[in-house]
Amino acid sequence: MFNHAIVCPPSSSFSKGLTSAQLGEPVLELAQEQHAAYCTALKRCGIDLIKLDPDPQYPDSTFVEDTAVLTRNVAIITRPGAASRRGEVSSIQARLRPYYSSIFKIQSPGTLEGGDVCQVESHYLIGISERTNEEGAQQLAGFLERDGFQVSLVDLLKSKGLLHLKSGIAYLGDGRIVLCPDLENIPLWNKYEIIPVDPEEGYAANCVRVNEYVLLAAGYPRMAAKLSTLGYRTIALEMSEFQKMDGGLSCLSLRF
Ligand code: CIR
Repeated sequence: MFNHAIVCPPSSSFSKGLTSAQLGEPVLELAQEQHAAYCTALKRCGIDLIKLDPDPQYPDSTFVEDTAVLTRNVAIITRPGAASRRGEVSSIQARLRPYYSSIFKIQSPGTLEGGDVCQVESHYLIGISERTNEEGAQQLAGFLERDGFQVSLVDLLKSKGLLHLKSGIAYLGDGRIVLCPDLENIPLWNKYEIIPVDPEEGYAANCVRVNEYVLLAAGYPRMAAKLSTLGYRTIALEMSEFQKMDGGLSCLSLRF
């Protein structure tokens, strides 16, 4: 159950952010509209929003999920692998302070981005990617294990299509994992029901369970049909402008 979420609308420099998508330049006004709809959806899920001011100094700062990993008891501030994103963490840390008495930080030479961290019940999966190195993952594992969680590392370096672990996996609760084909060979999931993502709908893997709803990207009919067959209430959100910047649904909020 989540009560709060930090969000940060895209700023005037949004199109200057990092991307490998080759889907064209994002349109700021449309990105702002899509972000507003995302915020409305979170409120419909019963979330109290904490809204940061857009910060043009950091074009990727709308992707707040990458800046922290939050459990019920502790907040771990990341050290993004993308050097241009390192400064994003200070405003997040300041906003988390009223909610967390224990705040830890990933230290150099560790790098870690929250998109590489997926919680499955009491087990955290941490992807080793271009953005999250082994050192950063081990530091996070230490904090999480002390907080009572199990941790497994997942090597993503050969899954070239995935920026982050959560680009290819989502935990829906109820023992169900949404999984894209790139991750299907990882032998971690035996005890879970796998909801496979169609190869042509890879972007839809990044969906998010928020309380009674699953948020998913609009335009992926097979994924939407699978979720509704399973009985989930879904909210489909237009994500085109964030997809152009390699961003998915989960990265637009830090939920806790
Ligand atoms: C980046 O490359 O860092 C941003 N343009 C996109 C980050 C997306 N974050 C995520 O999937 N967790």
